[in-house]
Amino acid sequence: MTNKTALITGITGQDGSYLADQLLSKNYKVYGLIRRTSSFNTNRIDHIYNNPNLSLIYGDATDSSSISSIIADLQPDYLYNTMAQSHVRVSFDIPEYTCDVGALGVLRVLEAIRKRSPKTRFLTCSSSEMFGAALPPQNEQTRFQPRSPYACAKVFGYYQTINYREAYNLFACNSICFNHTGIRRAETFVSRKITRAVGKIFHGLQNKLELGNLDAKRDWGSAFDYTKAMIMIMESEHPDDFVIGTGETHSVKEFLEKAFNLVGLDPYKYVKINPRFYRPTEVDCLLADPTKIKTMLGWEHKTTFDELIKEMVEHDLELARKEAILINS
Ligand code: NAP
Ligand code: G4F
Repeated sequence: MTNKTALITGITGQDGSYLADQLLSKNYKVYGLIRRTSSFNTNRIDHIYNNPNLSLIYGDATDSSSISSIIADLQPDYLYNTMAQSHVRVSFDIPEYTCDVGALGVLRVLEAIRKRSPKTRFLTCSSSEMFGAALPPQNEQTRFQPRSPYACAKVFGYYQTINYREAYNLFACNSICFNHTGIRRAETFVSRKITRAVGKIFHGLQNKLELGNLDAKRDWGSAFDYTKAMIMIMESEHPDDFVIGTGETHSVKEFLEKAFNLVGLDPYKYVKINPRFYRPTEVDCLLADPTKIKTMLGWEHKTTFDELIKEMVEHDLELARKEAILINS
């Protein structure tokens, strides 16, 4: 029997889609907020589109009236707020929009919960980007030193969430996620950009890969593992804020070499550095200290760095193989 309801904003994104899969498998009734776009944006949830426990509703982070009425009508038990303009480099080009969605969007949801559905449990996706220039390792005590409009927006959402918890006694939490990826990752993020290129180069569909800074280091984990952690935070006894990461850091260069080596190719025959992909201010090294979530909730990442790359490369080899057949037929 379905006994809990969850509203997921950003359900068409990487994390939103994994949350939907996992909550449906736990017998939740899931509502997904989607925004209107001129082309289809539901490919990550096509496999659950006809699930009777899933309903999609149009809304937008920038439209407080839609946010407020959806929350008032549904009175969801849980609200997972994953919607964002989530690309750090792009946030330098569209800073105002990035903050409208990523900062004010959080506030709009919190206000709607406070006024219209105060029993709703809330989690927002904060980010390790908030740590920015802070020396590694980073945990819940580390001072934020954001280095992009995206990161500044996330800092705003983070503190609003804590303030609504303290001021209005809401069950409101932050998941402070380090970079997580996988086969549903958008192709403009470096991890997927690389594994897509491996597949396409291997099958003769691409002959160069343009990248920016190869020296940056990230604590990469699996999106599937991290969305599991978000659900554990929401289902725990008390609202709180948690860093979610693996405790390992690797450079973009390392990711690149491992991915190409899996198919026996030398990446440097194909890679061209294009300064277009540099950021005005870079975050050099992110490395999680996930002790709090391990000790308090018992969460640990399952997928290792090598397993993650292998899974993505294998998936993208198969995808490119099918694309090559279509192109050549
Ligand atoms: P994503 O794949 O980019 O998904 C973002 C979602 O937000 C998509 O469903 C997108 O809709 C939706 N969205 C964008 N603008 C919107 C608007 N104006 N109104 C309503 N919805 C809007 O991001 P993700 O990787 O799943 O990340 C989920 C959340 O975690 C984001 O808040 C991100 O900033 C944060 N985060 C991610 C990571 C990571 O490594 N993945 C790490 C830390 C924090 P469309 O599908 O229509 O574009
Ligand atoms: O893949 P990225 O764009 O991810 P980034 O900046 O770490 O942000 C992601 O993780 C954050 C959590 O830490 C999230 F909050 C955020 O929403 C997003 O999901 O870039 C990773 C690194 C950067 O240092 C970048 O400069 O890769 C470097 N890089 C080098 N060449 C590139 C490229 N990044 C992109 N996107 N494209 C390149 O060609």
